[in-house]
Amino acid sequence: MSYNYMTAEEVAAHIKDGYTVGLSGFTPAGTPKAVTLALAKQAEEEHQAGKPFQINLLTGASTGQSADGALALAHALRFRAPYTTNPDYRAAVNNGEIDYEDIHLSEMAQEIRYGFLGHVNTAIIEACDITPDGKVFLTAAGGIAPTICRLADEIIIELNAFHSKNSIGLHDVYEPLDPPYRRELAIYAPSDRIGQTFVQVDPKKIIGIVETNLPDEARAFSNPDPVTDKIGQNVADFLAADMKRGKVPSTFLPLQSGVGNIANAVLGALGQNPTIPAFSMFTEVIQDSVIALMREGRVRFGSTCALTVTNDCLRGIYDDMDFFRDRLVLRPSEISNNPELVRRLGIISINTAIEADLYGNVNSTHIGGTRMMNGIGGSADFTRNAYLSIFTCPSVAKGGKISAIVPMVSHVDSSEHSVDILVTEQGVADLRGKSPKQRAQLIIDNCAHPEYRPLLRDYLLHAGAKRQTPHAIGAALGMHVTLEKKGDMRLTDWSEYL
Ligand code: 0RQ
Repeated sequence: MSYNYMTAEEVAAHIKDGYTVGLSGFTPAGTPKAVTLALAKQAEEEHQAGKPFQINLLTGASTGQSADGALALAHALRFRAPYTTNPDYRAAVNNGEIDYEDIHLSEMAQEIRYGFLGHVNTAIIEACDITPDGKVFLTAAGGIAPTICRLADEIIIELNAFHSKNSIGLHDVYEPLDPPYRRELAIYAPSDRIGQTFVQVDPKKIIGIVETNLPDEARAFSNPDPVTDKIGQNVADFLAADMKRGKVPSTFLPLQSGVGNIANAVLGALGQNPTIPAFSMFTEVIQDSVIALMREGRVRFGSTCALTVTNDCLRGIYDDMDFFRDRLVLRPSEISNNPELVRRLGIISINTAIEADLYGNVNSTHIGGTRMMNGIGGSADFTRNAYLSIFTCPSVAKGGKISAIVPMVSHVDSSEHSVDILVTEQGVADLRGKSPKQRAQLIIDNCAHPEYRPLLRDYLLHAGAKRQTPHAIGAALGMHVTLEKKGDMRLTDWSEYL
């Protein structure tokens, strides 16, 4: 079949007010860029003409400025799910403009299939190649592309020459059946493959192909600092010691690691630790640090949903596919983050918290309990099912005015039942086999910043030591209230809340 080659504007005009649109990509590798920008422009023009124009947007995870950013600025989003990191989108969510459902990334594709998110009108998919019989070769991420391609009425392809056709073969595309017909996922090691290297679509559904040559929009990370370095070192030392204690097998276990500076520092420290053997990743995002460790032979294999790497790093991978072809696999998010696989493979998960409480409950998403930061992403897909679940964060934020260790978190994403280990630059709290009261002592002694330890110990004195989970309920959010009123948690006076 021959396809219609169109401009981004021409094809975007097919998308109407009220449509539900699904995008390829993940954090923000492999997301469309040209058609979404044209769509934002179209929305602005419609609004100027006094007409409504808003869509519902479904993605694999975060997209870049050309999608979430431009669409949010154009007031073109009514509803969106799941995770994103875009500041313009975040502002529009936190001023109440956009309805945002923060769904676990492993569940996104199946929730669309189950019909929980409505009918998908249009899928916009970034590809590096397409065949006349509808074989679509994705770019740097799996995301929810197979599902939205199958369910959407119409498909738009952004054929992006920036992504080399050398990368063909990296993907392992597999879409599970829905209950009651679902079968086990036959992946027993991170390198196992169960699917195809392309997404098969019905070519008749492709309404247009837009040719582009646009780089990916991954965020640059700041340089490591003493705090992130110390957190990385603490994680690596702890894991090496746990291996020596025989709690982690001497062959080591596959790692999942989140995205950001702390994740980079943790991986760097793990790579340098002589006790830890070369290991595999079973994760949702692979950053530059992992690619460097692969080249050094410290990471043997990487199973991921996305290559969330800088464009230079991506070029390096594409230019060196003889090396990477057998060391990388890209999967759809419902496979890369699948709870069945995380449990079976015995993943060590490492994610970042905004704050954690004295009992190990973790808030990864909300500032002050109400303002959305990014979203839960895949952190809980891994944490809940991991062999060993680790959360890291600096012990304080905003120059010490905020303690990351608080009596009660202002929002819960991963609960005390799922969190094994808490790590700050101060040290490590190993929460395994500990009651809530034991956890509280450990977290204060090992993870809280020294400036906040007396305040947290005082809280415990007021909290009623006989209870299973001690709390002075009226004071439990007192540090947060003090921050709101006085701008500094250190000014907390418990007597005001008791
Ligand atoms: O604010 O930028 O204004 O200075 O929060 O904090 O320390 O830069 O941390 O960029 O690593 O993000 C949890 C948000 C951490 C991220 C989170 C302020 C702080 C700063 C950001 P400024 P940092 P990071 C894999 C797994 C959920 C999803 C996930 C995340 C800003 O890791 O989104 O894990 N995780 N996915 O100053 C108020 C506190 C604060 C605070 C920090 N207690 N109160 N503000 N800040 N602590 C990826 C995927 O799922 C795809």
